[in-house]
Amino acid sequence: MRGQTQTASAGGRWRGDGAAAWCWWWVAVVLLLGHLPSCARAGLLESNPGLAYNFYKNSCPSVDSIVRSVTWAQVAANPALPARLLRLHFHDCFVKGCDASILLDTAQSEKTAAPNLSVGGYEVIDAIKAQLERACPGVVSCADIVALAARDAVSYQFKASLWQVETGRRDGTVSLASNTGALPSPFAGFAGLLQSFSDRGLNLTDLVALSGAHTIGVASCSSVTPRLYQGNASSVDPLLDSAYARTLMSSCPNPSPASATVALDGGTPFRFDSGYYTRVQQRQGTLASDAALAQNAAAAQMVADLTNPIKFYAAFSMSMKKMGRVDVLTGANGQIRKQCRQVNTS
Ligand code: HEM
Ligand SMILES: *[C@@H]1O[C@H](CO)[C@@H](O)[C@H](O)[C@H]1NC(C)=O
Ligand SMILES: *[C@@H]1O[C@H](CO)[C@@H](O)[C@H](O)[C@H]1NC(C)=O
Ligand SMILES: CC(=O)N[C@H]1CO[C@H](CO)[C@@H](O)[C@@H]1O
Repeated sequence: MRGQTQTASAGGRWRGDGAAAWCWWWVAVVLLLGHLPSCARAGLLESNPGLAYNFYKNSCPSVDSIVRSVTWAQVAANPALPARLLRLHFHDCFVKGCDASILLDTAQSEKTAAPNLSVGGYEVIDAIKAQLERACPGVVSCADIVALAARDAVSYQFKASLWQVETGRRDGTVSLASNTGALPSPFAGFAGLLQSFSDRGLNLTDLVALSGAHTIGVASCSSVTPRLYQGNASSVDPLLDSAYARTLMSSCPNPSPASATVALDGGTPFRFDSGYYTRVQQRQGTLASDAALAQNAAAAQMVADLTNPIKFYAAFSMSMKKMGRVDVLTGANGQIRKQCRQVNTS
């Protein structure tokens, strides 16, 4: 945006006659050349909000290998991490855009808000940032690290990236716990989920494809028990397969310990596969929001399509790219944090 205004005003100076015109012409050329890099940074040479593949090609060529090696080493030691890091990226993007505000350690930051209580992976981001600051100080944003680490955490299973990540995001300077109210609720119905996605420029295709992230990871029992023990009659959510409900009840008794969790994809909880969609079809989606995808005809058709792993990976890849663009800060906006947990003081 900023680059666009400057280019337009430089264009205004080209009008004139004779020697004065020549002079202004050169001024314009010099101005334009001077601003080309910032135009590129602001994404004016591409039809996106200012991101690019290989944004750090010249400024930090080792970014990909550093992020991947740190992430893979940590995932090798902790198989729960891919889910954590993927969810971290989702929460970051859904609250005030993908600007790493979720990482800020301020008293009232997003981290302390209820929906984020079980978000994790911050230590991995810190470890990556520390190495990147050694290799290319002050260059790579925390928001980009979050996006890249999510990709590489999942790629560990395949030893190849399932989706490509655009970079060039800059870090935000504000984090407020109240913002996390904007996250979709696991108890939301189909309309509420779709609204939450469309508020961010994402559509039905994205909702169904990105929900496939629930092919890995866990939920706290508190995100599930309201489906299992409804009201005083202890009745079970009618959208839940009764045998699967009994499995969930054995992991999540009433009441459940605060630390108790249950797999989101009860079939293959550590494999990033399309099994999630098959389970949604079989009424074995763990969250009410998973079950909701079978309650709308168009969504249910997409669920059926995405049981095909090739289609799932392609759709997930496309929608992750869109999610990674939500309200990003680029160009001269925001900052490149020196430490991901705090904004730069100077
Ligand atoms: C469609 C709306 C969504 C809702 C309502 C939702 C809700 C939730 C809830 C309640 C949990 C369990 C948290 C807990 O109780 O501990 C969870 C876990 C998770 N979510 Fe979602 N989510 C949604 C979409 C997404 C998207 C778009 C992604 C990523 C692209 C994602 C990735 C994950 C992952 C990987 C986990 C497991 C985290 C772990 O094991 O540490 N979710 N989600
Ligand atoms: C959602 O948007 C994508 C492009 O970003 C498009 O290909 C897809 O058809 C859209 N889905 C719906 C249901 O409109
Ligand atoms: C549940 O509680 C309500 C009052 O809160 C009562 O009218 C109803 O009969 C109860 N149902 C069962 C199945 O106990
Ligand atoms: C307030 C609170 O419990 N916040 C938690 C959010 O998630 C991180 C990472 O798992 C925890 O360390 C925090 O304690």
